Amino acid sequence: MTDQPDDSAAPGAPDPAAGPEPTAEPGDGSGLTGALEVLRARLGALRLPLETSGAEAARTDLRRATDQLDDYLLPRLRAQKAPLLVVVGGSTGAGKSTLVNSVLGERVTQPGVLRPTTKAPVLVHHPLDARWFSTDRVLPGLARVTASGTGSAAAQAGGQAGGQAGGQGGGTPAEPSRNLRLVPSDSLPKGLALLDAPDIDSVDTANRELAAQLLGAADLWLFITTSARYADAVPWDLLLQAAGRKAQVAMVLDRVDPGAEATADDLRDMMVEHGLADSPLFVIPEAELVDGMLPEEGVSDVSRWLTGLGGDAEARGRVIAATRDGVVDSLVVRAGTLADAADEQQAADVRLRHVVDRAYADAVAQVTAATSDGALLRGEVLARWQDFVGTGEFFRAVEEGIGRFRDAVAGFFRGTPKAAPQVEQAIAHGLESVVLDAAEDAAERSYQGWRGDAAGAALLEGLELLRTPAALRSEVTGQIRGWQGDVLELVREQGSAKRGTARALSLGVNGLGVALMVFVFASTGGLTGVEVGIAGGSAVLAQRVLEAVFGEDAVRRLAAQARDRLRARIQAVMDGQAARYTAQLDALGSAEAGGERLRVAAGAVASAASAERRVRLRAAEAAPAAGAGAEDSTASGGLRGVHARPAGEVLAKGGTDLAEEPARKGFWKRLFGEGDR
Ligand SMILES: Nc1nc2c(ncn2[C@@H]2O[C@H](COP(=O)(O)OP(=O)(O)OP(=O)(O)O)[C@@H](O)[C@H]2O)c(=O)[nH]1
Ligand SMILES: [Mg+2]
Repeated sequence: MTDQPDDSAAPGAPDPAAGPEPTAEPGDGSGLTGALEVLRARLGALRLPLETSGAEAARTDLRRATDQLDDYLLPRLRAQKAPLLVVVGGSTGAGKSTLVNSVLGERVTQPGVLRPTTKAPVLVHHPLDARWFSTDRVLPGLARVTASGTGSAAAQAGGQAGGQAGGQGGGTPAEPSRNLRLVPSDSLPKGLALLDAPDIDSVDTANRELAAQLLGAADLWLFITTSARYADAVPWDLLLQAAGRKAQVAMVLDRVDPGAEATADDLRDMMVEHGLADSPLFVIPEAELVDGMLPEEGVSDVSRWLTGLGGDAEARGRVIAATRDGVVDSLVVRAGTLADAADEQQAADVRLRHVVDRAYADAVAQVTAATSDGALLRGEVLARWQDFVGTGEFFRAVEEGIGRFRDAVAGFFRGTPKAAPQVEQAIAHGLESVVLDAAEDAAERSYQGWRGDAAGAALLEGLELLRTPAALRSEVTGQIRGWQGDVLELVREQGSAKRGTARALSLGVNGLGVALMVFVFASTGGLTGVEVGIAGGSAVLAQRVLEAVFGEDAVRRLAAQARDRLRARIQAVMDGQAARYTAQLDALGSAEAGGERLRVAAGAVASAASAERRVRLRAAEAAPAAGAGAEDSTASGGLRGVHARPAGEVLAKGGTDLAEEPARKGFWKRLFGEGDR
């Protein structure tokens, strides 16, 4: 009774039943379980929001990986003594339900002429094994439906409900059953459970997915095909995947007409091609069904094989370990692929941000250039400036030298304070269109850049990012006003910090401010208005006026400050515009999508797995394999046809018989652990 699970073996909880002993058994995989739990958490946190080229496949992969962990691996590791789950899978109408009923000698599941018949999966277990399946320890997504009692009458009632009624809600394809019907049967050896699955090639997608999910939860696939259908593509796709992750598979070739035995050879060849050379193959001849069941002789090989497996805890353990190891390995590989996909997401995030950053950095540069090379001092601005400074006396003063010039400046400002706001206005207008143009260009460039990138293009859908928003104009206007205010403030401060305060302020802060703006627009990279010779000396005048009031050094410093303030405000505008794009990425969290943490978790699983295997191998070497024990099957009524015919007669090449020759061929050699890994 050491196999009996503890009542406290609640699903999901850190499970004391991970080993029946209070302390962790060597090789019980508890370190592995911990590593897998971490991996599960990392997978749960993994986001693949961007439409990178591999994203779609990666999302499927992610779903598969979490299913593998939830439906199979974690339940298996947390309850290592749980019965071996044999999932009977295959094409529709291949005879899965008929075979299950036939080996049990009871109608536990409903075969039928209407395809597909089995919608709600039926899980048959020994009555003493009920507790392993009644909780959501395995296949947590399926609701349990139980038939009370054992014996054919109750079992048949269970089978009817599970099969024909398709489980509640199983009647329509749109609402597939998410039930798992549990049927106890004492025909089955304890420690072995049979699950009659829906067809893997169903017209009904949900049915098909359910079948794949069930196969994913199996310790062993009993895969049924017929001589008419064995070459179909769908089963082989699945079988190839199974072989790839070393899931343990046994094949049944059903309904073989007399004289068509060569089919088995052909199937055997296909198995070899698909990596299943070591899997046993059972051949069941076509026969009249009696009461819906195959003749005893037909199922005797399968029955004996299953009975042998059920009766030998050692052999069961090896099947379980082989499939489990394969799933762990494939999960590690899959996690690596997912980590790469996550890195790709992060790279796409960086790439898309870079496009936007570059476009808007260029926009800032564009505005900076236009506001420092004199380009703004044309047209309206120039005309208003000339109105402001007037002609005649002022120009002459400039020509005649600095002494008289100061007086002229003073006189001038006293005379014309009212013209300053018009210059300011013209500057604001000019600046506004420079900024708006640059923002428009950047939006367009960002848009085109994203559209040329699959991940970016997907984000643009449904968003109006190509054009700048209407509200931008007023924002820009506000920032420019703000900057002009900054400039006036600088002038005011400078005026009060200097000896000539009263004089400067009496000249009019507005007039000096305008002069500073003009000077800023005409001075680039250390060159001054004099050197660039802007706009008929307009900038030269501004410079002379400012220098006359504040002195050369102060003017240079004021200009640099004014330029910095302008730049900061333009930067703020462009940052806001860039954020229209980058906010999409922020919302998806794709910047944090990288796969490094996942890779680390996968690495930890890989090393925990190999440590666990080493321990297991050493334990196996220390304790020589016990013979095929019959301790577990004593409680069993026995599968049908076990004694119906001598072993080996109908086995195709490569078929094996556990009870007779436990380690004859590769399959069993592998199960018994002789140095395959
Ligand atoms: N004559 C004969 N009929 C069989 C045999 N196996 C199955 N059938 C019949 O074929 C039909 C399909 O059998 P099922 O056992 O329901 O097939 P299944 O694989 O469970 O089908 P799904 O649940 O739809 O995937 C039924 O009408 C069975 O009675 C056989 O060996 N010989
Ligand atoms: Mg069926």
